[in-house]
Amino acid sequence: MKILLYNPDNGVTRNFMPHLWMFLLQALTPPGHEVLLVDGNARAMNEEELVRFVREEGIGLVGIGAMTRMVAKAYRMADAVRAAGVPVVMGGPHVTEMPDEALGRDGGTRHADAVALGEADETWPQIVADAARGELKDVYQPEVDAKGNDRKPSLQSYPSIPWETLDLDQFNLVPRVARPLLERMGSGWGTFHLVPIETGRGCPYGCEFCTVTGFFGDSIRFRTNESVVDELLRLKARARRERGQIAVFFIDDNLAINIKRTKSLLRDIIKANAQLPWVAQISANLLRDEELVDLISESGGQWIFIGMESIDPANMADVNKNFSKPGEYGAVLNRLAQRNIYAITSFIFGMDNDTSGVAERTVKEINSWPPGLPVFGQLTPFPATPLYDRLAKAGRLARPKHWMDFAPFWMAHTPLKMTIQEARDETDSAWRTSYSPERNAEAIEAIKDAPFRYRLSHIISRMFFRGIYFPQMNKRAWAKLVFQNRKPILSLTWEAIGMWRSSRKNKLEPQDEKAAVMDQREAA
Ligand code: B12
Ligand code: SF4
Repeated sequence: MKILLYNPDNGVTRNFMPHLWMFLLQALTPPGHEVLLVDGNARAMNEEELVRFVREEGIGLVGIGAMTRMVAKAYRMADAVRAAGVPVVMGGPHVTEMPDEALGRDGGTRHADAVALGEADETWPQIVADAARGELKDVYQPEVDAKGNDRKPSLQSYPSIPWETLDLDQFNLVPRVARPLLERMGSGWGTFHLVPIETGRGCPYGCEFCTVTGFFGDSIRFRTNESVVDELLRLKARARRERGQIAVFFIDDNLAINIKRTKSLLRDIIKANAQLPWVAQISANLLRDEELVDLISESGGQWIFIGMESIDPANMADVNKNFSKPGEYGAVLNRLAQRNIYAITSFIFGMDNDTSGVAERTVKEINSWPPGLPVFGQLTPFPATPLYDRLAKAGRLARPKHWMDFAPFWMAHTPLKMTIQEARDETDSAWRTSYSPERNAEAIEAIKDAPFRYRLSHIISRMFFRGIYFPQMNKRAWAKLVFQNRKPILSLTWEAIGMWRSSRKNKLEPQDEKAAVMDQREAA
């Protein structure tokens, strides 16, 4: 049977990074089946195009995964595929939390023939076998333990995702126009892929707004160091072979949740010379450890994503995230910056203690820290989270099924001390000021003593991160952006040209010397 795994586009950004679930399920598919992957973020398709693709390829089963914010689109695509007579199985966090919605058991339209609840590593082979026999069940659920909880797959025997041979062309982040030139220059930048790797699953912290503790559980499971190192080595070999760049996103919710194990993993990466530039999520409280930060630096860590959420401790207490202390954020970021590691700092507006002016206060504080990449979202009640239940009980949900009419940056409940419109304005102001051309130039100036590649990575990342909020999906938007930020871009370009010239000169010098010796000999 031919299977298509499809992830709908998020409607905001393009092919930032492939979704791991697709590659993982592809690797877990029993032999005898062919699995094709389409990520709508990299290869946009509407309903008709997807159905045409399914027909032309002779697909017998379509698997669709989606986060809550993409689920309405996922349902539309699923409806079109089912109407064409091809069965659809859906999985991922949203349908796990709302299986009745996907199956039409809540009185609405049925969107999926089957849903896979929770982690599907062990149920996927069964789903494929049942689909091949035309006997899909409605619900696939992992085995449960004595307490009735899902038995979580151990990650000790983790499948080997064949990154070294997979066709990753749809995820190449180097703009198509620049590829031929960069390849000709032999710059090693003909391709650039950001590849997701998980080293563990689960988080015990239970922040009120987060689905992770409910979905993956509070006990943490890890892959072996060997299997992670092996995956990195294979990726590194691929980057060398195709003369491109590969960076890794360790998608664990908190890479350092068990500091002892993290240190041992990072030491093994260093020992095996398996370093690739990497990004990971680590909470601020765990970055107090100097030795850990040294190991992060030595093992290739470049950017750390920190869920800072708010600079107001009262807000942190409200969402059960007291373990993260706003008072120490500055020190943590300085500790990282001393090693040329910078942070993606994530903030949430519209918390219950937020008032008008929260953006200005937050941005002022951020600007007192080493420059990073701040991102601003709004408190969102995802289904099956303690936050959702609390707001529902208090009758505060303005749009209880907000995912069915998804509206980016428009809250689904009213915060206590501001209106939904005010929360929107605060979010807008935070993005605008944090990514203005002036702020971008200041940020690069603030790290003027850092080596060139860090400053280059910083300005490029700033351009892309701005796109999380401001639509910049076409060439015109990009040209305008580059023009507005021409000051730091031009200065870095001149510096790069200078470096390229002197490296050429250095390469030429030995030959020049040889030529001079020949000349002298001839003259003699
Ligand atoms: C990496 C990641 C991202 C990446 C993007 C995704 C990518 N390209 O990988 C980035 C950093 C961009 C991101 C952004 C956001 N993310 Co995010 N992200 C994650 C993270 C940390 C890892 C995802 C992952 O790969 N997990 C590992 C894989 C193996 O697990 P999985 O995807 O759940 O898949 C398993 C099962 O669900 C199932 N499955 C999944 N799909 C399917 C499909 C089928 C057919 C089947 C059978 C099974 C199946 O099988 C898999 C194996 O068991 C998760 C948290 C987590 N630990 O999962 C949050 C998470 C998915 N993100 C979340 C959120 C909220 C966001 C944001 C909205 C945050 C924000 N406010 O901006 C944005 C939205 C981005 C956008 N514009 O689309 C929530 C989603 C909650 C929900 N109910 O939707 C999560 C769960 C985290 C949380 N705090 O609750 N995210
Ligand atoms: S927000 Fe992060 S730390 Fe909190 S429960 Fe979710 S994954 Fe864990």
